[in-house]
Amino acid sequence: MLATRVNVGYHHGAMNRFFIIVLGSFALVFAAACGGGGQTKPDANPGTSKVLRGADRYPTEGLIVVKADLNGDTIPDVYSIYKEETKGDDQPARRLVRKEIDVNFDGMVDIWRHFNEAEKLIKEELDYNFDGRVDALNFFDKGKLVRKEVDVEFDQAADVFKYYKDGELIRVERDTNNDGRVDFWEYYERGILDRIGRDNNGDGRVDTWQER
Ligand SMILES: [Ca+2]
Ligand SMILES: [Ca+2]
Ligand SMILES: [Ca+2]
Ligand SMILES: [Ca+2]
Repeated sequence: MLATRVNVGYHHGAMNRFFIIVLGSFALVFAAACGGGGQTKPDANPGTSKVLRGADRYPTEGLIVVKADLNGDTIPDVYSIYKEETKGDDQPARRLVRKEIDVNFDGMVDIWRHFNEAEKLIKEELDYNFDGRVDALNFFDKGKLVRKEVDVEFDQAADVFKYYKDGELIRVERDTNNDGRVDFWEYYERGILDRIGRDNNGDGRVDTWQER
Protein backbone atom coordinates (compact mmCIF):
# COMPACT_ATOMS: atom_id res chain seq x y z
CA MET A 1 0.00 0.00 0.00
CA LEU A 2 1.39 3.36 -0.93
CA ALA A 3 1.10 6.20 1.50
CA THR A 4 0.16 9.66 0.40
CA ARG A 5 3.06 11.99 -0.01
CA VAL A 6 2.46 15.23 1.84
CA ASN A 7 4.56 18.30 1.42
CA VAL A 8 4.80 20.07 4.76
CA GLY A 9 7.30 22.64 3.63
CA TYR A 10 10.45 21.29 5.28
CA HIS A 11 13.64 23.05 4.40
CA HIS A 12 15.72 20.22 2.97
CA GLY A 13 19.09 21.49 4.15
CA ALA A 14 17.86 21.87 7.71
CA MET A 15 16.16 18.48 7.62
CA ASN A 16 19.27 16.78 6.25
CA ARG A 17 21.35 18.32 9.02
CA PHE A 18 18.79 17.10 11.53
CA PHE A 19 19.04 13.55 10.20
CA ILE A 20 22.83 13.64 10.22
CA ILE A 21 22.70 14.71 13.90
CA VAL A 22 20.16 12.02 14.77
CA LEU A 23 22.08 9.29 12.92
CA GLY A 24 25.32 10.50 14.49
CA SER A 25 23.92 10.10 17.98
CA PHE A 26 22.56 6.67 17.03
CA ALA A 27 26.04 5.62 15.86
CA LEU A 28 27.55 6.70 19.19
CA VAL A 29 25.09 4.64 21.17
CA PHE A 30 25.63 1.64 18.89
CA ALA A 31 29.37 1.88 19.58
CA ALA A 32 28.72 2.07 23.33
CA ALA A 33 26.26 -0.81 23.20
CA CYS A 34 28.58 -3.06 21.20
CA GLY A 35 31.44 -2.25 23.58
CA GLY A 36 29.25 -3.50 26.41
CA GLY A 37 28.62 -6.81 24.68
CA GLY A 38 25.27 -5.83 23.20
CA GLN A 39 24.13 -7.33 19.94
CA THR A 40 21.97 -5.92 17.22
CA LYS A 41 19.22 -8.27 16.22
CA PRO A 42 19.21 -8.99 12.50
CA ASP A 43 16.05 -8.41 10.52
CA ALA A 44 13.98 -11.59 10.87
CA ASN A 45 12.52 -11.41 7.36
CA PRO A 46 14.63 -9.22 5.15
CA GLY A 47 13.03 -8.53 1.82
CA THR A 48 9.51 -9.45 2.88
CA SER A 49 6.84 -6.81 3.09
CA LYS A 50 6.95 -5.04 6.41
CA VAL A 51 4.15 -3.86 8.60
CA LEU A 52 4.29 -0.11 8.44
CA ARG A 53 4.22 1.24 11.92
CA GLY A 54 3.78 4.94 11.96
CA ALA A 55 1.41 6.73 14.24
CA ASP A 56 -0.05 3.55 15.73
CA ARG A 57 2.05 3.12 18.90
CA TYR A 58 -0.14 5.76 20.49
CA PRO A 59 -3.81 6.37 19.75
CA THR A 60 -4.48 9.10 17.21
CA GLU A 61 -8.25 9.17 17.48
CA GLY A 62 -9.52 12.73 17.31
CA LEU A 63 -6.03 14.01 16.46
CA ILE A 64 -4.64 15.35 13.19
CA VAL A 65 -1.77 13.35 11.69
CA VAL A 66 0.42 15.11 9.11
CA LYS A 67 2.76 12.78 7.23
CA ALA A 68 5.98 13.72 5.46
CA ASP A 69 8.19 11.64 3.15
CA LEU A 70 11.78 12.89 3.31
CA ASN A 71 13.58 10.39 1.07
CA GLY A 72 11.06 10.31 -1.77
CA ASP A 73 10.17 6.59 -1.54
CA THR A 74 6.47 7.50 -0.95
CA ILE A 75 6.59 5.98 2.56
CA PRO A 76 6.15 8.59 5.31
CA ASP A 77 9.16 9.11 7.62
CA VAL A 78 7.89 11.89 9.88
CA TYR A 79 4.48 11.97 11.50
CA SER A 80 3.42 15.19 13.21
CA ILE A 81 0.42 14.70 15.46
CA TYR A 82 -1.67 17.70 16.40
CA LYS A 83 -4.59 18.38 18.65
CA GLU A 84 -7.11 20.94 17.53
CA GLU A 85 -8.09 23.28 20.34
CA THR A 86 -10.41 26.23 20.68
CA LYS A 87 -9.73 28.87 23.28
CA GLY A 88 -12.59 31.24 24.03
CA ASP A 89 -14.06 32.70 20.85
CA ASP A 90 -10.87 32.14 18.87
CA GLN A 91 -10.68 30.02 15.76
CA PRO A 92 -9.57 26.47 16.52
CA ALA A 93 -5.77 26.18 16.55
CA ARG A 94 -3.51 23.16 16.10
CA ARG A 95 -1.14 22.22 18.92
CA LEU A 96 1.73 19.78 18.31
CA VAL A 97 1.47 16.88 20.77
CA ARG A 98 3.87 14.34 19.25
CA LYS A 99 6.37 13.80 16.50
CA GLU A 100 7.26 10.31 15.28
CA ILE A 101 10.33 9.77 13.10
CA ASP A 102 11.55 6.83 11.01
CA VAL A 103 15.30 7.50 11.02
CA ASN A 104 16.46 4.59 8.83
CA PHE A 105 13.61 4.75 6.30
CA ASP A 106 12.41 1.18 6.88
CA GLY A 107 8.79 2.28 7.40
CA MET A 108 8.95 1.78 11.18
CA VAL A 109 9.10 4.71 13.57
CA ASP A 110 12.27 4.82 15.74
CA ILE A 111 11.84 8.09 17.66
CA TRP A 112 8.78 9.35 19.48
CA ARG A 113 8.95 12.94 20.75
CA HIS A 114 6.29 14.18 23.14
CA PHE A 115 5.39 17.83 23.65
CA ASN A 116 3.56 19.58 26.47
CA GLU A 117 0.72 22.10 26.23
CA ALA A 118 3.22 24.86 25.39
CA GLU A 119 4.60 22.64 22.57
CA LYS A 120 7.87 22.21 24.49
CA LEU A 121 9.64 18.87 24.20
CA ILE A 122 9.16 16.88 27.43
CA LYS A 123 10.07 13.29 26.53
CA GLU A 124 11.79 11.38 23.78
CA GLU A 125 11.65 7.62 23.21
CA LEU A 126 14.32 6.05 20.99
CA ASP A 127 14.64 2.64 19.38
CA TYR A 128 18.40 2.35 18.75
CA ASN A 129 18.51 -1.10 17.17
CA PHE A 130 15.41 -0.68 15.02
CA ASP A 131 13.55 -3.68 16.47
CA GLY A 132 10.44 -1.65 17.34
CA ARG A 133 11.19 -1.65 21.08
CA VAL A 134 12.25 1.51 22.92
CA ASP A 135 15.85 1.37 24.24
CA ALA A 136 16.34 4.89 25.58
CA LEU A 137 14.32 7.64 27.16
CA ASN A 138 15.27 11.31 27.32
CA PHE A 139 13.46 13.63 29.69
CA PHE A 140 13.37 17.40 29.30
CA ASP A 141 12.43 20.28 31.57
CA LYS A 142 11.73 23.68 29.98
CA GLY A 143 13.16 22.28 26.77
CA LYS A 144 16.48 21.23 28.39
CA LEU A 145 17.67 17.64 28.77
CA VAL A 146 17.58 16.60 32.46
CA ARG A 147 17.80 12.79 32.37
CA LYS A 148 18.64 9.96 30.02
CA GLU A 149 17.86 6.30 30.61
CA VAL A 150 19.52 3.81 28.27
CA ASP A 151 19.22 0.05 27.92
CA VAL A 152 22.63 -0.68 26.41
CA GLU A 153 22.26 -4.43 25.82
CA PHE A 154 18.64 -4.35 24.60
CA ASP A 155 17.13 -6.57 27.32
CA GLN A 156 14.35 -4.02 28.06
CA ALA A 157 15.88 -2.92 31.38
CA ALA A 158 17.72 0.42 31.59
CA ASP A 159 21.35 0.14 32.79
CA VAL A 160 22.72 3.65 32.31
CA PHE A 161 21.19 6.76 33.83
CA LYS A 162 22.58 10.19 33.01
CA TYR A 163 21.64 13.34 34.88
CA TYR A 164 22.02 16.88 33.57
CA LYS A 165 21.82 20.34 35.10
CA ASP A 166 21.45 23.38 32.84
CA GLY A 167 22.17 21.05 29.93
CA GLU A 168 25.48 19.85 31.44
CA LEU A 169 26.20 16.25 32.50
CA ILE A 170 26.54 16.07 36.30
CA ARG A 171 26.21 12.35 37.11
CA VAL A 172 26.17 8.95 35.45
CA GLU A 173 24.82 5.88 37.20
CA ARG A 174 25.22 2.34 35.87
CA ASP A 175 23.95 -1.10 36.70
CA THR A 176 27.04 -3.00 35.53
CA ASN A 177 26.01 -6.54 36.60
CA ASN A 178 22.39 -6.34 35.43
CA ASP A 179 20.77 -7.02 38.81
CA GLY A 180 18.49 -3.98 38.54
CA ARG A 181 20.51 -1.97 41.06
CA VAL A 182 22.96 0.85 40.38
CA ASP A 183 26.55 -0.10 41.36
CA PHE A 184 28.70 2.47 39.57
CA TRP A 185 28.62 6.27 39.81
CA GLU A 186 30.46 8.99 37.95
CA TYR A 187 30.28 12.55 39.26
CA TYR A 188 31.15 15.46 37.01
CA GLU A 189 32.22 18.98 37.97
CA ARG A 190 31.82 21.62 35.25
CA GLY A 191 31.62 18.87 32.65
CA ILE A 192 34.79 17.06 33.79
CA LEU A 193 34.80 13.66 35.51
CA ASP A 194 35.65 14.30 39.17
CA ARG A 195 35.21 11.01 41.01
CA ILE A 196 34.00 7.45 40.51
CA GLY A 197 32.16 5.40 43.12
CA ARG A 198 31.75 1.63 43.11
CA ASP A 199 29.49 -0.71 45.05
CA ASN A 200 31.43 -3.95 45.59
CA ASN A 201 29.02 -5.96 47.77
CA GLY A 202 25.71 -5.35 46.00
CA ASP A 203 23.99 -3.25 48.70
CA GLY A 204 23.48 -0.26 46.37
CA ARG A 205 25.94 1.96 48.31
CA VAL A 206 29.38 3.19 47.33
CA ASP A 207 32.24 1.15 48.88
CA THR A 208 35.21 2.66 47.09
CA TRP A 209 35.80 6.14 45.68
CA GLN A 210 38.31 6.90 43.00
CA GLU A 211 39.34 10.54 42.55
CA ARG A 212 40.19 11.67 39.04
CA1 LIG B 1 10.22 7.79 3.02
CA1 LIG C 1 12.90 2.85 11.20
CA1 LIG D 1 15.08 -1.42 20.25
CA1 LIG E 1 19.64 -3.58 29.96
